[in-house]
Amino acid sequence: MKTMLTDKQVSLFSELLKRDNFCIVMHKSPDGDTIGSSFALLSALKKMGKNAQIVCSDEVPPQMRFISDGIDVFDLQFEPETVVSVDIASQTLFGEKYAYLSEKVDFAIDHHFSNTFYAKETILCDKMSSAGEVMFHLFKSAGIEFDDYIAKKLYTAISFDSGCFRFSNTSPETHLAAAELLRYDFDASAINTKMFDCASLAQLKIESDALNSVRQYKDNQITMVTVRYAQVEKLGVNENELGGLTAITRRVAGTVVGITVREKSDGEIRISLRSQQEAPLADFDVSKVAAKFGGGGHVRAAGLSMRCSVEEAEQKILEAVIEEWDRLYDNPCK
Ligand SMILES: [Mn+2]
Repeated sequence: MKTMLTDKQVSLFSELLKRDNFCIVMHKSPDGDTIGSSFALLSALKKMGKNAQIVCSDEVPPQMRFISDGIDVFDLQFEPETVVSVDIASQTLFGEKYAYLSEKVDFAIDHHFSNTFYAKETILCDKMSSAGEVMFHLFKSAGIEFDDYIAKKLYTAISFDSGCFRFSNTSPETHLAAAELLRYDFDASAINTKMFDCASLAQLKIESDALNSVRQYKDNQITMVTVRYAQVEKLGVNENELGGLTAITRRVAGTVVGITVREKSDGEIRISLRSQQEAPLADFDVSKVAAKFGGGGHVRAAGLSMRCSVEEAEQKILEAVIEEWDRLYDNPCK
């Protein structure tokens, strides 16, 4: 495998390994990458006889706890000498509880292009899929031997952030790293099923409710779904379990623009817009539509809020999407 790290990055990691009494920080709303990479680092440091702990401002959600060895809360156990952040692009992502640690980070290990260089030293590989992939190469550079446990944590991190090797951040090197890790003894199939196929029954039921509400426009290329608070309440779904709802419209084949309307407990209407398309259609920039209502985002993913009835929100957003649609695609002058 070709060398993926600079000499500077290799020497920074060997500096890190000379230290002791570590605090590894995961980002707020912890995900598979920050958890898997942090646990791999924790295990490697402990094997070297070091004193190390993990902290996180937020609780690990139930569906992620198989990655955190069943642990939900990560609080400071001892005063650290060395603070290492893993997968954290900026100080705000430390969350509230451990925001103060963001001022004293000795080493940041990250893969986000948007990293703000808040740490004293930053090991940033912004071409890599995940912090897990960065960690994989750092361990190799330092001669840290993988074992079944470390391989499992790193594989989980890489698979999570690459969307099970489907996202465009997946490179040949991502596959090579995963292939090497798969030589160890752990159940990759079970891990991927848990991360990508499983959801709580309540989550699946709310998705089914959303699908039942599908309405389509413009030859089925605009897909809209709506979830009312009463449905969420009836099923007892947590707010943090509703993230998957915005992906539903994209899963309906033929959808170019997806609209997800969700009524929150306080009556606010949260609208998520998604777009995807192949040539010859020009890019439908959903952030432009969101901006009309004071929202924002990117070309393919944007969001906004409204304070009105569900019906009114549906009508307003649909009108705005169709107006932009007609401007882009139904303009005879183009
Ligand atoms: Mn990541």
